[in-house]
Amino acid sequence: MSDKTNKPGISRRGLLGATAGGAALMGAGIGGGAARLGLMGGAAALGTAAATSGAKAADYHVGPGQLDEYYGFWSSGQTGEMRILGIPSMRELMRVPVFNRCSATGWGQTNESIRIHQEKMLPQTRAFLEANGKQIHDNGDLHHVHMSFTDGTYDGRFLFMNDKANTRVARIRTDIMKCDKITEIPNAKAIHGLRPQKYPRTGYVFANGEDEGPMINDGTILDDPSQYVNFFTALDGDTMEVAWQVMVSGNLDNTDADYEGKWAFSTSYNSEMGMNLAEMTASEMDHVVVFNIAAIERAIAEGDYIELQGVKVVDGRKGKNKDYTRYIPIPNNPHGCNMAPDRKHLCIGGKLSPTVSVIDVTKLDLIFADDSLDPRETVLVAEPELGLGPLHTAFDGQGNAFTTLFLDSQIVKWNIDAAIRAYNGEDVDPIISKTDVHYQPGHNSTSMGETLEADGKWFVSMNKFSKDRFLNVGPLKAENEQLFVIEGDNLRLVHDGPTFAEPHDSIIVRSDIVNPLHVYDRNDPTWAETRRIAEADGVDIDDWMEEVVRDGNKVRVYMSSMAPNFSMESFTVKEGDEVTVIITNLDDIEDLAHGFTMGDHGVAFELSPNQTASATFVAAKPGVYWYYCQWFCHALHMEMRGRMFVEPKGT
Ligand code: CUK
Ligand code: CUA
Ligand code: CA
Repeated sequence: MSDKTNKPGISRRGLLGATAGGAALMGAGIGGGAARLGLMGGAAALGTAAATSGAKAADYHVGPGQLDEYYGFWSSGQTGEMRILGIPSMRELMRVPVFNRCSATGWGQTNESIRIHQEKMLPQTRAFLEANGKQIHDNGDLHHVHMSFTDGTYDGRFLFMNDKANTRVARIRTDIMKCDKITEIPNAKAIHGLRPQKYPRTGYVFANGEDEGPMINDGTILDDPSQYVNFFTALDGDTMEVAWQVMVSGNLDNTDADYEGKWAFSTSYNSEMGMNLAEMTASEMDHVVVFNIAAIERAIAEGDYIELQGVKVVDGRKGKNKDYTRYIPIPNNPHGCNMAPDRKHLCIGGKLSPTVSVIDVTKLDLIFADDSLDPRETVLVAEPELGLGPLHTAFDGQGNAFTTLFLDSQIVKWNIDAAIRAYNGEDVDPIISKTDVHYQPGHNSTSMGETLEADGKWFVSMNKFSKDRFLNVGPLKAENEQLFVIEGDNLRLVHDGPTFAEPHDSIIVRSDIVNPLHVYDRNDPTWAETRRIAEADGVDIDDWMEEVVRDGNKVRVYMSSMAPNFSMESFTVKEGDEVTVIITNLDDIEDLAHGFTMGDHGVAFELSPNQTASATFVAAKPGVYWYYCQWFCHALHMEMRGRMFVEPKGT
């Protein structure tokens, strides 16, 4: 399963040919012309070597009643939720809706979740949604989940994540494993790369705008890319307010931060500011942008910014001769951006270039101090040629790196120090091993690998194609995620698992760092506003409730749940009333969740132990409607139901 025979002895130039060929190469890997390069067919044929090495997989079996050693926090791409897995079992433990609408929990429908969606929504978005008959965006494209840091390692407080589809950043509170903030980012378009500040703490959450557009996007400027810009955003991880933005040249793809709190970095595949594939792949070199955090903070303090939509924006575009940013040329449409836990080396995946560019971040001060220095020559310390389509890099904490090779369908393990020595002319091969994966890997992650506590135990390859690995389920196939145990130079496959569209990134966090509650605290801020409304109605939501409060055509129905009963067997409203049902689950026993579903009204939500939740709907159809508990809670769960009577108008 591990060999060096596939090490590409081919030059980048030879592989890619003309620049347009670069784009064709990626296309080839994805489908059509694969045969030309013998890539996908080759991977499929080679694939079984790693798969059959699972003989000792039982060593790592997490048996019945045993708990995993690590939490895995998974993005879900276009599904819009965050997923929690156990590692090494790879069992999916929970789905946490964030940008998506969830039928089970009522996320995106309960008043509590709609408030979270709307709190930091831009006014023009609210108006836009209203024009479309909606209160919130209920889709998202969640690529990157990362935990808050203190002193270079996970601190267990929060998880942060991006929405590329609707330009947002969300936060999950790990004590309840629910989203508590969603911030729409002004000015930027399509938040893609996201990473928290690692040191001294989070602190900032850095978020890349991927798509370019006019500085003021009000329709005045349309098809004039010469006037397009892009924005790098720093949020305050504690308040989830936008702290500042930097206007940049080129677009922004992935991002990471250093271990000293000095820099943030973003890759750009479109330094060309191209608007189509040919233009975006025209140059041999794109770049990584380095953001000088102290200099940007100084600019904000000293007033060197413009204000756009209430955000202080520093101009970090190329050629401005300011010390806010530097642009380091990197080949070729680079993608992944990963800071090694050696505190020193930043690894940039070359994508169309078979190389990973290694930047020594301790040398960055030099190029900020002296503009005449060639940035690439000054800070680049290695550029090993690793294979075709290098995307993302993970680390073992022992000086080694693992890079996904999208086109080769392989993971290459390589040594950073050896790569530096080779770059300096020594005759050493930085490549330690190559392992086939199935197929076309995007992100990868190692246990604790993006922290100073990287432990080099587990490795996950997140593969974009599963093809023949699972029973055919129709034209849309699952993705495939493979778990490997890191054994010396090699990776040994212990698990293949299908996954629904489409996790991009994941983190693997030691279980002692994460300590969620078993039942809600009654004073949880999630329903603070609901509590305020109830108090105004003279209702105590911590107590048994059986109240119907009428306020014009608005009716608020207060009830409690306690297995196997709702406190109200029935309530009556009038046709056309706007009804809000507010429920507290007074069961405070671990795992005793109820739910509330109003039949034929599209209303359903979760009621975990000690939780209060509410939803609002219009009772537009006269008649008898049953509501019921949809979480199996008791031997008499089926009987946990009641009726809503909707009286016809004028009765
Ligand atoms: S990106 Cu998807 S594989 Cu959005 Cu981190 Cu590279
Ligand atoms: Cu309560 Cu089912
Ligand atoms: Ca490019």
